[in-house]
Amino acid sequence: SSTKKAPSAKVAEKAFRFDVGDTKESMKTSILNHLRFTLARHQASATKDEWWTATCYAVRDRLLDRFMKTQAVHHEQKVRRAYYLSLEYLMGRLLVNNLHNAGLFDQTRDALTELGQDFNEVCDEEADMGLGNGGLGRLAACFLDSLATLDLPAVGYGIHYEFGLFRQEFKDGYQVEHPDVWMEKGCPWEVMRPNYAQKVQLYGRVEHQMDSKGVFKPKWVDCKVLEGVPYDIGIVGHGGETVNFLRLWDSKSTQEFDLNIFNEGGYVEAVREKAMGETISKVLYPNDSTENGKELRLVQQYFFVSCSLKDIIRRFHANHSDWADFDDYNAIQLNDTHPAIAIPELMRLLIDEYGLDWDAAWKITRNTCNYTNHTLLPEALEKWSVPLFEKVLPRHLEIIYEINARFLQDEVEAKWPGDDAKKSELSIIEEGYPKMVRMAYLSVVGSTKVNGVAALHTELLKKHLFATFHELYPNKLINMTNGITPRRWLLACNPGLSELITEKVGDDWPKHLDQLQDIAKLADDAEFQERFMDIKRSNKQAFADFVLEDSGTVISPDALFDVQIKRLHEYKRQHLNLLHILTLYRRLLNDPSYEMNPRVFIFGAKAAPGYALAKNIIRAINKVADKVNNDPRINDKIKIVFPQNYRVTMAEKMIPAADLSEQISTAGKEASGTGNMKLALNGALTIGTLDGANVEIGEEVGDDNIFIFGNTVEQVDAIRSKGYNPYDYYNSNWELKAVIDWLRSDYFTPGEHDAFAPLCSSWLEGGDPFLCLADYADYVRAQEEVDKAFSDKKRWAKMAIMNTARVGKFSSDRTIAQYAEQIWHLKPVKIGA
Ligand code: GPQ
Repeated sequence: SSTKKAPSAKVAEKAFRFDVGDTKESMKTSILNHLRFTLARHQASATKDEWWTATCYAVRDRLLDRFMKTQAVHHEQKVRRAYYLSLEYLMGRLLVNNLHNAGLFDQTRDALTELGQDFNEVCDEEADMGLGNGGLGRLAACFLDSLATLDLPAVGYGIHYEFGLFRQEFKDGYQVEHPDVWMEKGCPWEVMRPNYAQKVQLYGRVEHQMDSKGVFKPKWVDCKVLEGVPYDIGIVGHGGETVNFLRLWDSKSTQEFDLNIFNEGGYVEAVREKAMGETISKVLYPNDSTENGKELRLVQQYFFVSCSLKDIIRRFHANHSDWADFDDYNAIQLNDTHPAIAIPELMRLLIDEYGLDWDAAWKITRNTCNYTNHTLLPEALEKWSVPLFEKVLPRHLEIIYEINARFLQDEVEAKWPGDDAKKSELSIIEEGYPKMVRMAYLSVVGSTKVNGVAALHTELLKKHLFATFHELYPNKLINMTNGITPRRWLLACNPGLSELITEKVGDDWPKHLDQLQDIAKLADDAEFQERFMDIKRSNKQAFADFVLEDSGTVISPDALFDVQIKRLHEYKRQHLNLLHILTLYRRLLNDPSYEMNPRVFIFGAKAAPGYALAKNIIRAINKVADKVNNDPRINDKIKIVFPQNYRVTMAEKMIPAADLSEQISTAGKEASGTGNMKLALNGALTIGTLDGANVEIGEEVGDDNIFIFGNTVEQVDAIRSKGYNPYDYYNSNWELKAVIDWLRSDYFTPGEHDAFAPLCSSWLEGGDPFLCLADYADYVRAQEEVDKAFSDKKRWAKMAIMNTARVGKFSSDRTIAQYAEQIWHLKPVKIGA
């Protein structure tokens, strides 16, 4: 359908296949070459997804060129490296970000346009790489971007899941999960590296055999053996000099996987078992902030940790021979306790495989490892039963017992002589039936530094979860407030605002986000306000177009866009948001002249498939949306949109369009939050509790530019210790009572009774564990203030500008610079042109 003339065949003939230049012509040639020689396609018959694949390959060529250079420099200079171990990487799409970071954006867009392709449509072919659940996985992805941008030598290690986080569909308001086939069109970014494959043992038992000197040595025997095959994805920093990589392990069975069964002639069993070996990297566990103790999950953790440590040791040996140097050249960061098995695994490798003695191995291990804690929620703290451990990792269990015995004797006994209560409190092994291995305690004991992810969170770690450890190790616990990459979360997702900012402060801000401060002086400037808000309006229009296409719902870009996007969880309180929506709906029905600015409530959320109450909340929002969106009585004053399958790519459309950012967790429950930072950066005002990083966002933007409500951590504690009774609030607030009763009726599900009984009882009979009712009145009050502020267009514009101007602190470059200085002792390494 394009009217553009196809380039002559001569261009292709002249093409040099390995031209990695950065001009438009060079990009064109590469794209055409890949269409022809990688995909076997004539230009005329190539489909959109083939154009996308060819473009990715053209970009990848340039990345790989710089990647090899980066690795060569790191190797030659024998640099110290940081290794990020994470079970999750929520990468989203890579094309547009890689183009921006590599400095190829304009040329590639123009090349595709001249080749008769719609650039945005080509980019839209890319599936999200959704190998993570939520904030923890997205943080890992932002960190990779900052590590490369800051020229820090680093490698990310994880699992090459065949299926990422499930695809979500709504049927009759219910969430339905489908497998996420993200590699359907192939993944042109990755390079398989069979030469770096590693073997991993599992199961079996430990024999203590006498060696030639008469010393008993442990031997792990009768194991199953798996193979991990790595896939590498280049990670290009902004400015494009350093290209680090993410190495993801894919599991394969080996001949040795289960020899015994073959020998016994159990052929079908053997094939079944062999298939099991390939299932280890099949699927990401969809739990966010909950642990579920499944064997396969422990196997996944050990599989990727063992492959990664062996790879780290291989790289170390390429440059060094003395084990005493190991911790001088390697820093390992454990992203939550998911990779905590790295501590006993490194001990096992050093002692059993390389013959070091315990003390030398322990010194190396503890000096190398560091641990990031992402939650205080008890249900998220990983514990593995001792019997399961013994079955899957018998040698590691022995090592953990030894670590624990020495820790209790040499450290706890030394500090608190004779205090057995302290020993059982701090023990890595929790007594009970069955006994459990406390992975968080193992991580604290085996690490040099332990960090929280926001100031308040770290304080609470010191006061509660790790209080006694903090007494024992006063310098171990530190704070590293989270951040987000401004490349993805402003430059790439909000081109309109990015251009305006660049016009005012120059084009250095994506690397130095503090420079946004300079637009604060324009916050009162009428012309700047108008341009800022025009950009917001066109982002809202673009999102409204998407919503219309997606669901047929019409929303107005003049309404207030009120956005809550995050995993569905009781502590995040989407159901408190719902109580407010019902309150407004009821007010409008009771009084048609009730004054309020039209609002669009926007949700994006997935619930863990086994989390019944979270799923009930999803259905409630969907059913209330059906009713409200089709109720002619309220004159379109309220719309509710809840698009299916929220993911990184959808966040990139919602965040630039948001006016209001809902950060309404129960105080003390959200470790940090990072969506709060993304939304504020894009000029959304926060309505939030004093929780997680909201506290620090408030400090930066100032009290006048944020809507804080609700009970503080101290007040929540006080309410609980007095004995919280939600009925006190329910019975004394007639409006609150009315909306809960309304939801309990079949008004929103005609003919279907008790549809929301689980939700409604959680507020009342269930004791309202997250204090929705206690915070309801103040939330509604704060929302009225929001409405009033929105009526004053100039005031709102000023507040929005101040938010963008003052959140430079929350660049993940700042976070990573702090990790590099305080935890990893890591220096930038310039790669040069
Ligand atoms: N977080 Cl423990 C997750 O996304 N998944 C988890 O399993 C745990 C924590 C989040 C946490 O809830 C947010 O407050 C943080 O901002 C985020 O980790 C990154 O630190």
